[in-house]
Amino acid sequence: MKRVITYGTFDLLHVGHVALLQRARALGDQLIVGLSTDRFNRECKGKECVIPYEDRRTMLYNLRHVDAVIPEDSWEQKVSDVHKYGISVFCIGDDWKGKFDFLEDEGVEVVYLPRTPGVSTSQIKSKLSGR
Ligand code: C2G
Repeated sequence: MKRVITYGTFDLLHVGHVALLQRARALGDQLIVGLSTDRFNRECKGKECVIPYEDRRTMLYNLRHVDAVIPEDSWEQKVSDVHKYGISVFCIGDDWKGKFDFLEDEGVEVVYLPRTPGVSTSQIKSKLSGR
């Protein structure tokens, strides 16, 4: 059983998020998503989510590509997570390229996937606010 993990906020779920999740799932047999909690977003990522954690979790969990969702509430939890969940592959969009290479020391393959151009949560927010 090859388990893959990725992390993110996934606010205002859009096709770029789904394309990432689909490609992440294709790297193994199961995909676990570490979903940033509202507090982690606010206090550590400087993001104010539109969609609360429970609703973001429900939407992710009901996607075909996602097998499990766990809370992400610290930057440091990745090292313990990969051991706790028996992770073979960590993947994330290439806007994070190089930031998580340290997970290779835990025996985990680290994959940075190209972001989907032309779509982002901040772009959606701008459209909605008429900016
Ligand atoms: N993403 C993408 N294409 C986009 C937008 C996002 O591939 N057009 C990817 C990001 O690279 C990330 C995932 O979708 O891998 C989730 O994006 P965010 O919700 O913005 O997550 P982020 O703030 O990058 O959080 O500890 C890691 C962080 O929690 C990652």
